[in-house]
Amino acid sequence: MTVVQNPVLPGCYPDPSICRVGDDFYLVTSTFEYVPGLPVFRSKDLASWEQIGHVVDRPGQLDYDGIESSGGLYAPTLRHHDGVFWLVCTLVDQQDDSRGGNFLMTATDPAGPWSDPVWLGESGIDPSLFFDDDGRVWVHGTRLVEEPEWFHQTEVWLRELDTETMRLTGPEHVLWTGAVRGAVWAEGPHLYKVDGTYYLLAAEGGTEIHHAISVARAESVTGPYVGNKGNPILTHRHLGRGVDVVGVGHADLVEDLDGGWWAVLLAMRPYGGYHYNLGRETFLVPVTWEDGWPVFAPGQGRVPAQVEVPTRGGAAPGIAQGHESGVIRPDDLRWTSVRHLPSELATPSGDGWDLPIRPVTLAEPQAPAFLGVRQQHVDVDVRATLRADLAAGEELGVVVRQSEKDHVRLFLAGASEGAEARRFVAVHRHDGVDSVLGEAVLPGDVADPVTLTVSARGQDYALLVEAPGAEPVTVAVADGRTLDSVATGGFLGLWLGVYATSNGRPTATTAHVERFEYLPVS
Ligand code: 6LW
Repeated sequence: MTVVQNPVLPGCYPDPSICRVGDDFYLVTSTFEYVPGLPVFRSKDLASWEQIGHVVDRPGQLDYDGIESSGGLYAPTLRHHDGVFWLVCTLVDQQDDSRGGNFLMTATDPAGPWSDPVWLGESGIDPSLFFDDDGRVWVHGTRLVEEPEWFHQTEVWLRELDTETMRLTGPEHVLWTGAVRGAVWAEGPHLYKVDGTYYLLAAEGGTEIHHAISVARAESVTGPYVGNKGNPILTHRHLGRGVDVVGVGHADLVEDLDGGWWAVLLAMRPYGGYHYNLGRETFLVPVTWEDGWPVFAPGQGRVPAQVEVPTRGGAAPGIAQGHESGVIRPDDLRWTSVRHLPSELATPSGDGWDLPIRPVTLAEPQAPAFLGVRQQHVDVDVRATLRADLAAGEELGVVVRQSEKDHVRLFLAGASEGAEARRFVAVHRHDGVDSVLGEAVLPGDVADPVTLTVSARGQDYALLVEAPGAEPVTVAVADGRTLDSVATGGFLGLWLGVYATSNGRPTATTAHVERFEYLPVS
């Protein structure tokens, strides 16, 4: 047996969906406004996950322009049928319902390329796909009830998919509104057929402290679905906020080669108070069957810290699991930007990037010159060695990013001609308002290289500047408790990255990211 530590994917990897093909498992997670979108992972043993690509990885495949933070790509579902990988997902634009919606993409190789989207034209979120053994294919998803009996009452709808035309067809069926009367957001539905019975797994309670997983079953795919009397079958809601893992929900099931069953699901790990800066992470839970119902984490009833999986001679744990520390080179699949691909913004150069400065700032829902990676460890240093001959009004720096409205940045400020010192400024943008946390002035020319560090220790995020050969200077320490989604709203964990902006002015300056290191502190 191999022992796996939970979470199996630390950092912001929510809404996991899983399928198996032969002896390979594949998994995808949500990515919101971050691009490339929907990372695809492969594993032989459910323990070591190697990232093999992204579903959304070419310009124009989806249009993210103007989509605000925590909009974009919500919960995907990944399935495999007859040699083809199928993915359904939702592009959400909170400001404009008429754009985006539920779509389908296919690929013969899960590493890509994936097709352009086929828009399905149903409202709501969290679409899923079910291939029945009679050849029929069913799409199901979650939407708000038109005439709700309670606040945020949702329903799980089902329609058949005509795979010739890729259109939904036939009547619509409503399968489920949640196990608990009054429960908000019955969502993340997935259908399965096990030993001739149809099972509907769904989350409910909202993706925070009350999150839970419930199950119902039926003799026919269209229902009626009868809930398990033991629902919810897994939740941590009754444990309160003072536990190591909260918000357990949004699960997907998979059967291994030996007939063992497993669930992947999302949950959060609070630290330094009720704050989970790493976001909603992917966990693994064993599942057994009793009396025709799935039992999650049998004998424990909560997400285990460690899980034993059969050893299958898998690969070493992948980089996405946070086991690799050091320089993150341009070809690393961990790099993301927002709304545009890193390759649309920057050019690889040595160990780093040439990053043309853009007028757009981090505060706008556009495509700023930003490159970053998920914060996957509570204690971590991110060190960026940067250089640019900045003009007055331009900035080049590091950022701890939650959203347009909430982030902390430390930057080198562009200087007027002939300036003999370099000015570094730390700014906290909190709920859309900037305030200066600290400043430092170092000798030297603005165009000299400098190393900026974000040093996270628990909820303290120290921002440091270091000139070659000199001791680091702490410019400010930001409070991480103001940056997680408990404090700010939204669905995301934090990203750590580099950025450059001319603050709206026309510019021809290119910044150089000479090195970017991600260094977890054990
Ligand atoms: C997702 C919904 C949820 O669509 O959060 O945890 C939403 N559940 O199912 C965004 O991740």
